[in-house]
Amino acid sequence: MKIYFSGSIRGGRQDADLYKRLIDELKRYGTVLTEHIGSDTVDDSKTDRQIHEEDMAWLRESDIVIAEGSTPSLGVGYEIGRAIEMRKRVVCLYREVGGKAVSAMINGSPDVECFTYSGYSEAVDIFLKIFSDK
Ligand code: 6IA
Repeated sequence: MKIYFSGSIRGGRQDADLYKRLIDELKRYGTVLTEHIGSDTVDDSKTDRQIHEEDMAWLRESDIVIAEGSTPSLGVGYEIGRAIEMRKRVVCLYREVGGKAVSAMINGSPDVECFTYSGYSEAVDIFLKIFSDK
């Protein structure tokens, strides 16, 4: 099982530690192609074009996309849209931070399985459910 984990980078890194813990948990279910999303250092050696090409190749290769959508991010929204186009299974987890709900274009999409959660331990249960579903 190849997992594409999507989380905010330029949208804001306040959840980076949580991304790392979620990625570590997801490794129980398969290979996470995008481990760098949970990294505490930002590698600025690649051009934006290189980043886009590399990420699109991983997205194509993936079996499932798990997005953490609590921090609004253009890149996460873009990856979700492209993944739907590629007919991938797409899951989006989000916490209602500061009373803000996730975009209606994500929550309202019939092609995205959306889950609200309050923190790490609830995410662990959601992953168990997701990976035993199909
Ligand atoms: O608009 P954002 O930057 O928040 O978009 C975040 C999403 O775009 C993530 O899910 C990534 O898959 C992708 N993305 C954005 N920037 C990078 C990137 N920069 N490297 C890989 N994927 C990226 C280098 C920094 C990295 C080593 C932490």
